[in-house]
Amino acid sequence: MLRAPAPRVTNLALLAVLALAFATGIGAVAAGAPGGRWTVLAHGIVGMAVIVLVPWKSLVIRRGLRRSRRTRWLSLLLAVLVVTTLLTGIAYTTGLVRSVAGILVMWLHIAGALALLPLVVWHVLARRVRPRRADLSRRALVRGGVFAAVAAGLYGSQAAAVSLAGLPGAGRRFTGSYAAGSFNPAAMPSYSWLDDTTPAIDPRDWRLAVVAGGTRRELTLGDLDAAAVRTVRATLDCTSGWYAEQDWAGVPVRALLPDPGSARSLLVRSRTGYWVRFPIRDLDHLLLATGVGGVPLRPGHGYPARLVAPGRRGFWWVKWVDHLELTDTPWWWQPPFPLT
Ligand SMILES: Nc1nc2c(c(=O)[nH]1)N[C@H]1C(S)=C(S)[C@@H](COP(=O)(O)O)O[C@H]1N2
Ligand SMILES: [Mo]
Repeated sequence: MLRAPAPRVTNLALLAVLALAFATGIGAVAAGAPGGRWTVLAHGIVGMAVIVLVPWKSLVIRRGLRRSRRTRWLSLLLAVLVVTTLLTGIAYTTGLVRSVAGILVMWLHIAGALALLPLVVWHVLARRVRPRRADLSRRALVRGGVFAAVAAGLYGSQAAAVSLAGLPGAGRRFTGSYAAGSFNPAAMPSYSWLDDTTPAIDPRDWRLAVVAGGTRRELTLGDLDAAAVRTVRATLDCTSGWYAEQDWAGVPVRALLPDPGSARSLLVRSRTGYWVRFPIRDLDHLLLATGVGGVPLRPGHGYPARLVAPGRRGFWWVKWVDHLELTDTPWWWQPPFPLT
């Protein structure tokens, strides 16, 4: 094992590594196209870096506890959350445990990370460590490099061990997700981003509003079925850690909005109020699906119409779509993730 660094170095390193863990974790949740694989890989390596720091940080914690501060329990709660987040991360990547008490470990991993965020901020402010110029010396950078290499090596060994042992974690997609119900829509899970529930939709009074250039059209389900239907093979990949590849049938969004003019984004809204905004360059890749695997969508999967957004993560695949609108608003003018 490497020699234990000075406590302030351990603390600063841990802070830097936790900040990287958050950044790469958010990137991993957003990743939908193969280019995102590097973020997911980096997140795994950063997780290993946290583990490397655990023994050294334990020494620092043991010293700190002797001081019996009143806020001690908050610090301990933070430590417990970090360990929980690490353990759920390991459970997920190995596939040894996929859920606890019916809750997917990926949710627990994300919940742990979100819960520890305010505690980290408090801890940094309450136990301030002042960085020094020497922290960026050549020697410090070399040590940092060795440390990063050790973390990367551990990550590689871990991945090799998972694959040699034939653990379920070996067969995951580049996003880290597990296969679930590919080409078998009936076996595909159904999920909401946060709290949406399946609305009761009567196909006879369902209408799709298509708004562009100051005009608004309303299409019925019959209109959609009468349009030129196309089939697109695409993978739905949910942030909670599963994916399914399916043949989706529906109308290309471009066929509904042939002339985007100078519009900058496409707003896609669900009957439930859930919405996302796409860059206009996505227009040619989006499908408004009414069927999957040769059958109509099930209510839980977005009946009567849901968006298929190849190369984007599941939360972009709006279900129960009833509104498409071209707007002049830039696509990035929205929360980074849906709020409902
Ligand atoms: N209206 C609406 N659409 C939604 C969501 C939602 O909560 N509300 N969740 C998204 C998320 S996070 C995923 S992974 C997929 C899940 O689709 P499925 O239920 O068909 O598997 O739907 C997406 N579309
Ligand atoms: Mo999702």
